[in-house]
Amino acid sequence: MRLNSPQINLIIKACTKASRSLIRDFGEIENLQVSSKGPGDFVTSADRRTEKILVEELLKAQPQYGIITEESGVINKSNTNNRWIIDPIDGTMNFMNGVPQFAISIGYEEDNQIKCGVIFNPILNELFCAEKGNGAYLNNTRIRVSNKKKIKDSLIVTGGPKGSSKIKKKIFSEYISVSNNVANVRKFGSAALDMAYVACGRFDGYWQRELNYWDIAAGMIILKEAGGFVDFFEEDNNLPLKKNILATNSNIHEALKELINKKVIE
Ligand code: 2AM
Ligand code: CA
Repeated sequence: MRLNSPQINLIIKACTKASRSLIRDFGEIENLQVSSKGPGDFVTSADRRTEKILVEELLKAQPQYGIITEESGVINKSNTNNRWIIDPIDGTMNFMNGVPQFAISIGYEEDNQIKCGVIFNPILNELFCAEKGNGAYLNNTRIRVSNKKKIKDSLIVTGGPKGSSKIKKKIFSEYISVSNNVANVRKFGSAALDMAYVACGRFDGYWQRELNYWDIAAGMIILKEAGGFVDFFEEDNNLPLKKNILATNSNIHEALKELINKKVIE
């Protein structure tokens, strides 16, 4: 692999360390699913344990860097020039159900620009990574987005709405519009892996509303470095960490955007 910034090496080292306990925890899930208590509390502690290892490793190497994480919020608030953006388990619902479609996702930001990122599925041992200007990789192989040109032939992935969403109708309307005009739509349950899969050409495009920045920070750089196009829609300036994202192989970008904007349910 030709990626060699200190930050990407640090992220990979932290992910490798954290993944050991994550793999062990995932192995426990099967037992817990059949127990009367269920896996809920256990998953929360697996999430926290993973995050703790990641934060410890990254702070040990760069004590002054800022950190934004799903579980602990912001650490070292004053440093906004160098920040790690961490999601310890993206795809928690899959993890909880024993489905091996989840990942550790970590992005590194310098002066508000993402410089590098890693998405690691420890169960399939697939590590997606990218560094600005140096391309994107899956394990040691360079990856690129698909070359699909026609929206009607495209395989699109999406996520949501979550149970508590107040805009379910809008999301279902988008789903109908898209699924009527593409080859098929998938819903895999991990925003980070959805983006990584577009980056390596498994899917041609992805859209999702109501995400958090840590769900997609690493995916953004991996997709861009793989030749994809990342865009946001209906941004809310009061909620800078909340995102509605559209990410594609770039050929089908405008066509997918049009489908999302078409109102089929009022
Ligand atoms: P998570 O697994 O880290 O919660 C599922 O559609 C994708 O949306 C996952 O990447 C999931 O991240 C993300 N997501 C963010 N907030 C969510 C929520 N409240 N409920 C379900 N998924 C959520
Ligand atoms: Ca997430």
